[in-house]
Amino acid sequence: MPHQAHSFSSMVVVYFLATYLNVLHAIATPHVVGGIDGWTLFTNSSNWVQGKEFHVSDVLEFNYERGLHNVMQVNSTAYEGCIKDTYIGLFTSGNDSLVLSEVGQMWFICGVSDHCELGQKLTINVIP
Ligand SMILES: [Cu+2]
Repeated sequence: MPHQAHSFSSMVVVYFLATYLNVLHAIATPHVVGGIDGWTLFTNSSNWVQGKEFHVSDVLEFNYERGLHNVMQVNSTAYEGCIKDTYIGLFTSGNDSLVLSEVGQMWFICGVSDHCELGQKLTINVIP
């Protein structure tokens, strides 16, 4: 009997540990694009991306003054050429949070004026 009691409590510990680890794992990491400067003309996105890991279910947050910029999710061609009429998604709130839902490369540009041409663009690689 003492042996059975012991294995039961072990199972309870394992169960709660597993639940706890699952909860920890499920907490998404928020990534604020450009840090405190936000999503601006002066965002050096290649510097900002360096050393960061983007995982599925993380959140990408674009902060900017509404109306001055926007966020267009685009494909690689539109990213390279700053093409603004073939976007996948358009976000304009000034505080746009996007959940990274799948693995792969993602491309974003600012669709306002010539901001993309001036370098306001971002590409990230989402990993599992
Ligand atoms: Cu802009």
